[in-house]
Amino acid sequence: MTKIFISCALPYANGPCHLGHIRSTYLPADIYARYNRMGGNDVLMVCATDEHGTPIAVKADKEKKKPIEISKRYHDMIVRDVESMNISLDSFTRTTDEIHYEIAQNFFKKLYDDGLIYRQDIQQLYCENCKKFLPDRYVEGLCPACGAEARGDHCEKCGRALDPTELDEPKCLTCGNTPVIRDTYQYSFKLSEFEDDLKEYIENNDKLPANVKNYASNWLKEGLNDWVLTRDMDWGIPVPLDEAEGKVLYVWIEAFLGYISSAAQWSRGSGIKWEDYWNDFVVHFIGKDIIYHHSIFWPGLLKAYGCKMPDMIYAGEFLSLEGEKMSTSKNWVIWIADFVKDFEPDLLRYYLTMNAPLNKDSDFSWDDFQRRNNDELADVIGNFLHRTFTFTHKFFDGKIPEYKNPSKEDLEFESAIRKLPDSVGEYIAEFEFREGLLEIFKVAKLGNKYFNDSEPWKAIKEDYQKAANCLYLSNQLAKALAYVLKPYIPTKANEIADIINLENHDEWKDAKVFLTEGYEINKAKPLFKKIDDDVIDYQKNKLKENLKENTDDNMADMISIDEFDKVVIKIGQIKEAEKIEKSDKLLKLQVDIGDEVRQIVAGLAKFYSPQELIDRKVAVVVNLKPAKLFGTLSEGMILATGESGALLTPDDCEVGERIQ
Ligand code: B3M
Ligand code: ZN
Repeated sequence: MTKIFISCALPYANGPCHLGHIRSTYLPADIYARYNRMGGNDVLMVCATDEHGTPIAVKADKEKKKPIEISKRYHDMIVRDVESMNISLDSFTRTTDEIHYEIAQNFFKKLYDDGLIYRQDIQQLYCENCKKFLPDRYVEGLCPACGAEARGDHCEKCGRALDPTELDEPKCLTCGNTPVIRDTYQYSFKLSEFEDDLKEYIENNDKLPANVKNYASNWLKEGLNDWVLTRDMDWGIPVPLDEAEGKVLYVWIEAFLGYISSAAQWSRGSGIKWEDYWNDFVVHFIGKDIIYHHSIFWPGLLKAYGCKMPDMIYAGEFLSLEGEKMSTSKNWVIWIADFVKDFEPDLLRYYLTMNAPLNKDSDFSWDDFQRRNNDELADVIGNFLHRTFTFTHKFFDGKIPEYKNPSKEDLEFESAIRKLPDSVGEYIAEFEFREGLLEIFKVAKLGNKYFNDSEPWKAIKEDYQKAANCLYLSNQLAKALAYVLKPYIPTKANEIADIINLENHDEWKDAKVFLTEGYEINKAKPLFKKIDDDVIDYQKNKLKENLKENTDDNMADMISIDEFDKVVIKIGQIKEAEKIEKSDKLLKLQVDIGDEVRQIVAGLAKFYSPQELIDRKVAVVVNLKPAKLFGTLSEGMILATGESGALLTPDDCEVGERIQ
C-alpha cells in the first residue's frame, strides 16, 4: 500500500469555477484519487483557496470591499462548485486560516535564519497618482519575452513568471498612469544556489511528463535569478521579521504552503501524520500556466527547506470554448454552477475526459458535448446496460443464467471482460485517463456487437444456451463497468451498482470477480438519456447572450468623443412586456420613444416580472443596428446595470427627450 499525497492547484478566491478549472486540475486529480483509493492505496487529497495576492486585492478595491469579504464569497462558491462535481477532496481549506499563517511564517523564518533568504535593495514600480507601490497584478504591460499583454507577475502566453519592472509599457491597473521606478527593499530567496539541484531534479525524474520537463529545462537553460519573496502591500501574511514593517509574503511562496497547511489541518488531532503521505508519493495537479512555479520555485524552496521534492507534477493543457479562448472578463465561459443546473455532473466528467488527453489542448463545444453524450454514453454504454438488464428480467427472471459450452465468440468476449479492469487501472495509474476511458468505451462497444450478433431475443426460442451465455457474459461486463467507470463517473457507476445489487463496490480487485449463476439483479432503470437539439440550442444562445464585449470597466478600450457622439440615447417608456420562450433572461418589450414605439429585447427577465416594467421610464439607445435574439427582432437597447439589472429610471424626464 502506498500513501499518496495529491494536491490540486489552489484556485484564487476571486471568482467561481468554470469548465477550465475542472478539466485541468480537479477532475484528473479526482479520477486518480478515486482509482487509488479503490486500489487499496491510502490517499490524502488536498486543496485550499488562494486568498492573498493582488488578484483579490484588486477586486476588493474595485468593489470597495475588504479583501477577506471577497475571498470568503468566492471560497464558498468554489467549495460549492467542487462539491457539485463530486470532487472527493479530503481537505479544502483557506490560505487565510490561522494555521496557514503559522506554517508560512515559520517556513520563511527558517530559510531566513539559514541565510537562504536575504534582504536586498531593489527597484519597484510606483504609481505617483495612487501613491503606492504596484506589486504584481496592479500593473499591466507587455511581456518582455514574447510581447503578449501580461499582468505584472506572469505572462499567460509564454507562462513565464515576471518581475513587473521588466514589463514594456507598464500601466497602473487602478488609474492607467505610467508608473515610475522607485527604490525600496525586499527579501529574496537564493534560488540561483539551487540551479544544479533543480537541473538534476528535472532531468533525472522519469515520471515527470514531457510538457513539464520541456518547459522546465528550457527555463533552466537561461539560468536562474534569485526570487523576490515579499511585497509592499496591506493584504497578505506579514513578513515575520521585526524590521520588515508593512511587508507581506509574496502570494506565491505561501500559496505553495497551502498544500501543506491543508494537509496539516486535516491531520490535526487525528494522530495521523500528513508527512507520511508526502514522504511516500506526492503528485501535484496543476494547469500548464503554472508549470514554471511548480517545477522551479517550489522544488527549489523545498530543497532549501530540506524537504522531499514532488514526485510528480501533472499539468493539464488549456481548454477553449467553442473554438475561442475562454475569457472570464468577456464572460466567454461556462460556469460550473450554471452547468450543473441543467446537466448531471457525470456528463461533464465524461466529456472532458474523453475529449482529449490532458496533455493536449482541448475544446468544449456544445454540439460535440451533445454528440458524445448521445452517441457514446447513451447509445453505446447506456444501451448495452439497458438491454442487458431488461433481457435478464424478460428471459431469466432477473437472475444470472448458466454459462455452458461457450462458443468462440463467447470466449473472445469473456476474455475482453476479464482484461478490462487491469488495463483501465494501468492507464489511470500512468495518468493516461483518456486512454482508460477509451478502453472502457471500446469494450462496451464490443459488448453491443456481441449482444447483436448473439440475438438473444431469437436464440431464447431456438438455442437457449446461446441466449443464456449472452446474458451471463453481458451481466459480467455490466458488473465490471460499475467498477471501472467509478473513478470517472462515480454517480452513474453507483447507479449501475444499485441495479446489479452490489452492496459494496469499492475495491478494484473485485471488478474481476464474476457474478455467480442464479445471482439476482434489480430491474433496469434508464441511466443515460439523449440530449435534444433544442436543449443544446438554448445553451448556445445563452452563451452568446452572456458574452460581454468589453467588461473590464475602467480599462476598457477608450473611444473618442466622435465615436461617443454617434450614440443616441433617449428617454422611453415601456408599454408592453412579455417573456420570450426558451430564454430565462430575455423579455420582449414595446417601448415608446416619443416619435415611435420600438420593439426591444432586453435581458431583464431575471430581475423584473413583465408587469413590473409597464410604464417604467427607461434610457434607450435608439440607434443600435436591429438584431434578432431568439428569433425576435430587437431595435434598440435599454440601459441597466449588468449585475443587478437596475434600470436607469429617469422619472423626471419626458418621453422622447434626448440624453445624448
Ligand atoms: N492560485 C494560480 C492559479 O490559479 C494560483 C495557484 C497556486 S498553486 C500553489 O493559476
Ligand atoms: Zn495608479
